[in-house]
Amino acid sequence: METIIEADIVSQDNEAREKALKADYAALGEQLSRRGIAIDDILARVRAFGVAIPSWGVGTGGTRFARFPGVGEPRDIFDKIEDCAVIQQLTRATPSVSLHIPWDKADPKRLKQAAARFGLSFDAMNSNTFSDAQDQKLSYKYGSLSHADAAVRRQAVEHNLECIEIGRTLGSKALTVWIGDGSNFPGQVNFARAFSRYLDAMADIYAGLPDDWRLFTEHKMYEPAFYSTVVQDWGTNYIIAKELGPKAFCLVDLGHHAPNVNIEMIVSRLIQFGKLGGFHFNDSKYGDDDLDAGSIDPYRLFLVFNELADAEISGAKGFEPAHMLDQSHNVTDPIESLMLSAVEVQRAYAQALLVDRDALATFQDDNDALMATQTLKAAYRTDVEPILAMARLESGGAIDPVAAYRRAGYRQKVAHDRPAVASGGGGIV
Ligand code: LRH
Ligand code: MN
Ligand code: MN
Repeated sequence: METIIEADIVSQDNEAREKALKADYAALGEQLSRRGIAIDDILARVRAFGVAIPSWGVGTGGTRFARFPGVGEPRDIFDKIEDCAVIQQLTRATPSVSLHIPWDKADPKRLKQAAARFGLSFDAMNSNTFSDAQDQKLSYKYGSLSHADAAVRRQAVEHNLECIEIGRTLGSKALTVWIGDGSNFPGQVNFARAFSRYLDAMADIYAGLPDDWRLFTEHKMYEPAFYSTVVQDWGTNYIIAKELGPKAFCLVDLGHHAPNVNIEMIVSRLIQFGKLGGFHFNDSKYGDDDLDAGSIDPYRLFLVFNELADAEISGAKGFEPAHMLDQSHNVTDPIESLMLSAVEVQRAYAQALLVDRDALATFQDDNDALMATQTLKAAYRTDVEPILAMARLESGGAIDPVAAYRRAGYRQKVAHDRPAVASGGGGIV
């Protein structure tokens, strides 16, 4: 398997850090064993954990006002795959890529070969009916799968079926559908009629889903529609998954809720009723900010993973969530941000595995609110960095991915081949 960053650079950087890491790992191991936890078990689980990179995340994003291009930005999906390969080489936490069509449209055979060179696979395919493609006949200005005109709905269905077809060739096993459909003014659309049209169109997509595929629908409260949105929250999303059938699941993008909404509880509900499909991890202060995972509220990320770890440990039926990042980077190097985001997601997972679940259940039954919450805090306060770093080292990655990346000078190197571009896909969404 090919790697992009020279192995010598990674091993030199690792050598300088290995002794300290081993000491830190041993000290943490001792601490955890006093708590009845075998550090190597946690290490094994962390090593097996992966989160997909969104192809659109490796380009520099933008806001609704401007986009400031970065140096050496990927020119096309093949450059993007190379950037994803760098992220995987150094973190060993991101073995797959999630594609967005038509942004990433290319010969599927070439795409497959490009990913296989670096041992990458393809996670969920994403369709796009929230913007108009260049050679598209009918516009999505007034909606897509819920559009009043049957011909527009048909075009949107066909696009989703094409995404499935491309994904089949690539070995993907899921389609994620997010639509921007909704309204900007009271009275603009009839809520019930628009939702019925959407459900009918989704049923057509569902009918074209291979048996071993899953269909993820992603809810989002607002934007681009600012008065009402067709798939606005997890309740609507749950209805969709229920109506469509057993291959349909809900996707939770952490940035798609009202401020202060209890997302971990939504996650719990979806798990309990077998409809949690997966995640788009990111963080936010205000809305769909698409900031790096864990950069604003790492405790919330931990609480989400507390629900996931609970389901994993208790063997919840049909529990197999897809982990994906969905972020936009405006002021950082996207590769660095994505590497650190993947590590943050892993960190939340590792910390959640440390929760003393028997003690927690006892405190809950005894109505001991203080000790129950302290049980979660004890896990969250544990610095699991030595486990994460050891997982990377043992899997052939970098103890400090950002340091190794900077040492390799990757961005400066690709800047020669990749001229600056004025704009790119995946700006403000
Ligand atoms: C919408 C969204 C959705 C899109 C992506 C680019 O805000 O989260 O997942 O596919 O952004
Ligand atoms: Mn998303
Ligand atoms: Mn979003």
